Amino acid sequence: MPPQTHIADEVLLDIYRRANLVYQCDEKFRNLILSGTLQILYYSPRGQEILAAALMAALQQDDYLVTTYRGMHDQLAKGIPARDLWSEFAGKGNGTCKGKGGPMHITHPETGVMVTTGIVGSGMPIANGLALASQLERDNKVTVVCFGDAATNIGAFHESLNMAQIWKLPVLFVCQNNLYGEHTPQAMSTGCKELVDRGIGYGIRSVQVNGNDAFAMYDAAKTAVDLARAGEGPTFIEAKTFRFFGHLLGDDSHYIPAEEMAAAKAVDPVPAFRSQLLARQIPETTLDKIDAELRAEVDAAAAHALESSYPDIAELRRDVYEEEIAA
Ligand SMILES: Cc1ncc(C[n+]2csc(CCOP(=O)(O)OP(=O)(O)O)c2C)c(N)n1
Repeated sequence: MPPQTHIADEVLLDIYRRANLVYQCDEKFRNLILSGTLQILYYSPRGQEILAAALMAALQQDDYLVTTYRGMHDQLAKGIPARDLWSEFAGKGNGTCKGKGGPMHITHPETGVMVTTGIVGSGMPIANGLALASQLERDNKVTVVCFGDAATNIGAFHESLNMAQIWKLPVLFVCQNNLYGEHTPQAMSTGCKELVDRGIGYGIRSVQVNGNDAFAMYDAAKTAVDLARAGEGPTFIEAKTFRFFGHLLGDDSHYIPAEEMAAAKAVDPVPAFRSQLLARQIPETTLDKIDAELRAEVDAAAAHALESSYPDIAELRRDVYEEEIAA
């Protein structure tokens, strides 16, 4: 039975495209890293693609995003062109931050990607600041901040949810709950069972959703975005998901029970979404065409990044410190 939904086919195909761009980029990154062609630290978002695709499809291009080192899915789904992202990951001078940010610090204000952080939980106060600016300037933008389950144990999470609720900020706190913080399962680090309860405790509108279900994720995100834009304040979304390639590439996931990993892979969200679209009578040829276009785009982006040059040494200090203004 195809899922009953009011979501238009056009939106579903948009989600499909965003998710598959992430899927294909991830595969290419892993292949190039494991073959020794590219030497970077890589935190694979494989398994979390649908979550990001459905979430970002509910936003406008100029809405703000704050994300983490495991943010490639968020960044691509938000709209950073693949070739600019690839160049930045590879440290090349034509990347989004002239190669000086690298995989952990992706910024691309043109598509609203304001900052990517490596310090767990640090994005949330920054998101509040962006949302406060939007509220004061009445620019009608919504800010989304993505983080993992372990980040909900950081003080900044608690302060940020409380403050956002008091000030009714136009911000969405999206916990991408993949059940593990580095090598530690949620139950070993977190007192409460359902993370959504933490938002409820602060009086903030809080929803728990299967982040791997494009239909549920899009609905949850769209409702929250519409409320935020209408001045109704923040939402905390706990989106359940899973990561397939450990904390960072090279981690063998030995701390994840084999049955748990197998069960997660059996419901791999991207192929599952494809099957749902086929069940809705979306032609296979349409999906194949999208896949082929994306494959060509990703191959070209990777080749472009590998061929490009590293930034010139003169770039080292530029954009890092504020320029001195002559008296
Ligand atoms: C404040 C801080 N503490 C510890 C670390 C080390 N660290 C890096 S990633 C990570 C786990 C984070 O897990 P989670 O927030 O669930 O995100 P996920 O990696 O699962 O997406 C930790 C503890 C850090 N970067 N920052």
